[in-house]
Amino acid sequence: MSYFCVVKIEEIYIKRCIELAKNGLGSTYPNPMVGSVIVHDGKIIGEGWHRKSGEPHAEVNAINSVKNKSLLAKATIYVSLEPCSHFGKTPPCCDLIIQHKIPNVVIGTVDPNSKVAGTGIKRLIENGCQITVGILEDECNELNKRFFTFHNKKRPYIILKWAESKDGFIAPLTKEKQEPVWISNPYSRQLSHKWRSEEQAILVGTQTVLDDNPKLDVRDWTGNNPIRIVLDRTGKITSDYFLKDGKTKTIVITERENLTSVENLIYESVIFDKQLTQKIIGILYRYGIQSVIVEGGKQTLETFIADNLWDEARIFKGNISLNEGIKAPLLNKISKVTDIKDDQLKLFLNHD
Ligand code: AOF
Ligand code: ZN
Repeated sequence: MSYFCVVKIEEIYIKRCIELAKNGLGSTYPNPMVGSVIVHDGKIIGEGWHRKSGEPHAEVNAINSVKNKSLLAKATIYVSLEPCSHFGKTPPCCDLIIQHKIPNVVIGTVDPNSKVAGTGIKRLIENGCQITVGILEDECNELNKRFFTFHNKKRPYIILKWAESKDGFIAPLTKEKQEPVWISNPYSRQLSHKWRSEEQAILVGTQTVLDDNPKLDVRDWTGNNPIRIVLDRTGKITSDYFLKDGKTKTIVITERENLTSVENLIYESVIFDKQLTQKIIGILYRYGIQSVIVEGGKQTLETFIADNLWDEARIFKGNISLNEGIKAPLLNKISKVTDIKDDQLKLFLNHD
């Protein structure tokens, strides 16, 4: 018996766009990751992706990579996100497509940014381009889950992360045994640092800073250190605790008023009440932060869970039992669970 698998040709090229876009993971924000492919007569003649905010968009890089520009007038351009129509840090991609008379445009998904939001598609149609929209739409939305959450929900994409023992504790009761043996393996530590490099900010509570004095940086990986967000209600944390690398910002959210912010150490004063998580994400939104990884401790994680303000939870499960200790947080609404690496790492999703 033989089987046929029908895959639309558009899907193959949009898949390639997504693959190209992922090269920008962790370096494009506040811009999305975008990839583009140009096809003529069944052959790819150009490719590009957006590398960094302020630099050319994916379509510009793809068009520039085409050697014989005269082929563009008979080509199809594939792009994982709607081509932009506005003057931002760079000129509109639509205009370049129109200028090169590219007749066909295949788009993964519509740009949620209110400056674009369908106006790119409209402009291309008005100029006679043949448009196809919504190829691998879910995958294209997932690719830019941070960017979509930020623009659609007006808050950052929130990832919770912790490690727990086989019997469900995140730390022993006694301080001397605080070193979490189950996470201290090179694989999980490197992976945690890779994750930090992928998000725009990292958030921890006061106790985590006082107990562990964590650097909250990406030293076991390459890439950018995330902006550090520290909750410090009563002002227990002195500036000695903070990493002084001269460039990474730390935002301290506190109840204390009139604290003077210095260059990389910024104080944000709020009342710590039942609306705390809303206030935190409001502050992050104001700073244009599109994603945050919350790395503890228990109370901080549980506040985000209780308020159902999380999108993803990444949980390392250790091989050892502690028998007693500080109980790991419990997740509420879970829509999907994925096991990664021998059941030691689980990924929980809180969205459809
Ligand atoms: C595209 N292709 O590769 C990207 C797009 O300030 P600018 O000029 O860089 O514009 C940023 C906005 O453009 C960004 O918020 C998003 O709406 C869109 N990003 N559009 O056509 C790309 N990165
Ligand atoms: Zn553009």
